[in-house]
Amino acid sequence: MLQSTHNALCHACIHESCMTAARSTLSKRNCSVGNVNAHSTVPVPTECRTRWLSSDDPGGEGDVESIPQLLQKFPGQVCRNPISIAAQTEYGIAAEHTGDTYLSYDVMFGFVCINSEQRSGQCKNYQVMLTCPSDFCQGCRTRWFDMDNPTGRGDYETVLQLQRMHHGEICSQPIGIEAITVSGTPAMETGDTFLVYDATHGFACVNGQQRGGLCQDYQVRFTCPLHFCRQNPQSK
Ligand SMILES: [Ca+2]
Ligand SMILES: [Ca+2]
Repeated sequence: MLQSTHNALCHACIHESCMTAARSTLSKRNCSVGNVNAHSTVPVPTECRTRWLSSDDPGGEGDVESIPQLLQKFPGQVCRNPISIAAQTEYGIAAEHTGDTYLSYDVMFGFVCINSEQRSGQCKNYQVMLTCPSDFCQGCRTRWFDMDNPTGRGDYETVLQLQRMHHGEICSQPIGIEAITVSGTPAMETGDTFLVYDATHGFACVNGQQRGGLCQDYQVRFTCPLHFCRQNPQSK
């Protein structure tokens, strides 16, 4: 790469606050000290990455690939605390090169492209790839837990209550959660809507929020960090 292009890329990224977003790219480009912040120079483990994920399309207001939404759409595949995020179009063109502008492109919220902010009035359809802490890839999974039934208000499989009920079997801070029905259907394929579905709080389906007035019966399992797995060899 030409030195001038190289410098321009490093420089441009600082002023457009795309450091976090393009951190791994910048690290690879070896931007000189002063051109990137301290975070940018932290070596990013390449092995713990998600696949390219798209949870939304640019219909409506735009293309929103937020971390909470990705966590919900791809349970168990997305970490809560990604180290870096990269975005590209569905055809593989890097977000930095499409000419679109982004409302958000960072690990705090994720990626957001708003149609009305584009000259063309339309965002491309983006997919994102997250780099996660190595713990996330090396973690282990608990067994399935089914604590509640969807009688009463709904089916509540919350982290706090499961931890209380199954002392020592669930790590204090799970990094992933998956929910399936007791008959094995993934939660996102049932058509139910969920009050909560994340590794911090757990899972809750409220009967009153369902079209049919009744949730299915779900079970959940968690992904736990490596230090927990070492102490709990029954997890895998
Ligand atoms: Ca998308
Ligand atoms: Ca249940």
